[in-house]
Amino acid sequence: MHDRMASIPTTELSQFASDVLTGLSAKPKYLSSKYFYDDEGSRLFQEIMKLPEYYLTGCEMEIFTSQASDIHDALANGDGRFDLIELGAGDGTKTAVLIDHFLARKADITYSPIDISQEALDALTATFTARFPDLRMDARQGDYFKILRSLREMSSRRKVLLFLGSNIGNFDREQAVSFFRSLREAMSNDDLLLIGFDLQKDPHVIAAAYDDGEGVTAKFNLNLLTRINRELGGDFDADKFLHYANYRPNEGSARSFLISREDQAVTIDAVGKSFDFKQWEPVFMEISQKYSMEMIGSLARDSGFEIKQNFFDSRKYYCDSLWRVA
Ligand code: AVJ
Repeated sequence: MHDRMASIPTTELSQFASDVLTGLSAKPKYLSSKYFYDDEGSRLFQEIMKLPEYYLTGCEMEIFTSQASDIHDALANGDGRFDLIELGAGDGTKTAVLIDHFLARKADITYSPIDISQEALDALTATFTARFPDLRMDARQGDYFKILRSLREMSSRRKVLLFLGSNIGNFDREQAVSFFRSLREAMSNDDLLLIGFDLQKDPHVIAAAYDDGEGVTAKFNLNLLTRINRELGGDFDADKFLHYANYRPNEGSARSFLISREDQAVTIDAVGKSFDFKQWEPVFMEISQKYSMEMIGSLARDSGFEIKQNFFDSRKYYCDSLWRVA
């Protein structure tokens, strides 16, 4: 007859299963942080944003609250008509500050939040329709680039893309440049791109942001193991892993790992394999890059953009950088 392995041909592995197989077969092992954001992961990230150690959200909030009017003028390009498209919108709390101000200035805007989590989008839509009954909204669940192309076909209005919250920090330089280049290709000449960059600063401040006292960041990382169990039929015991984060000041990058507390084997049905973990063996989970202004300038140049204007918080912890097509 046939055994269980044979009934799961590798050619039919989902992208998730195949990425998990690649990552856990690699030396050293890794998993991709892009899979953190199932509904539970999105909820945990919203908890992270409320932590005292996680300064990033507060910084971007300060920029939007204190400079909404300058940001409006930089985005409005004279006529105040544009489509705001937010990539990875999450709960949209920060964007609400801008939209509130834009509507008060009678800007003629449409807001399209895009996110992988349908639950997060539903919550955002409920909040925004209650708070801004007159705002035209078009929420989209799914892949950024497919959706960008479809938005372009829908309207010829000027687009302002938002990529906030230092989400770009999860990419290494090469991935960041190829991501920005793809956005560049989907953009018209007078479209704009507003990106949130977390800046290099006291390493203690950065390290604490990725290793909070309550252990929410640890839960956030461990949730990916639970997701693998649920969606791919894994048998991870999350208690047998610990969360470890560090910051490398010479590269400006924070990294997080899950470390196996003991020798163990984990089976994942959907990939038809079992993986051995040695005691104290790390699984690399996430990079959170911190930037210098030189790095931001060179990223813009190398991806076909130029910086139109930079917005900083009062401590210069964070920069929202507004780019135009070069
Ligand atoms: C959502 C990618 C900006 O890297 O700071 C928070 C995710 N990871 N705590 C970040 C995260 C651990 C976050 N980004």
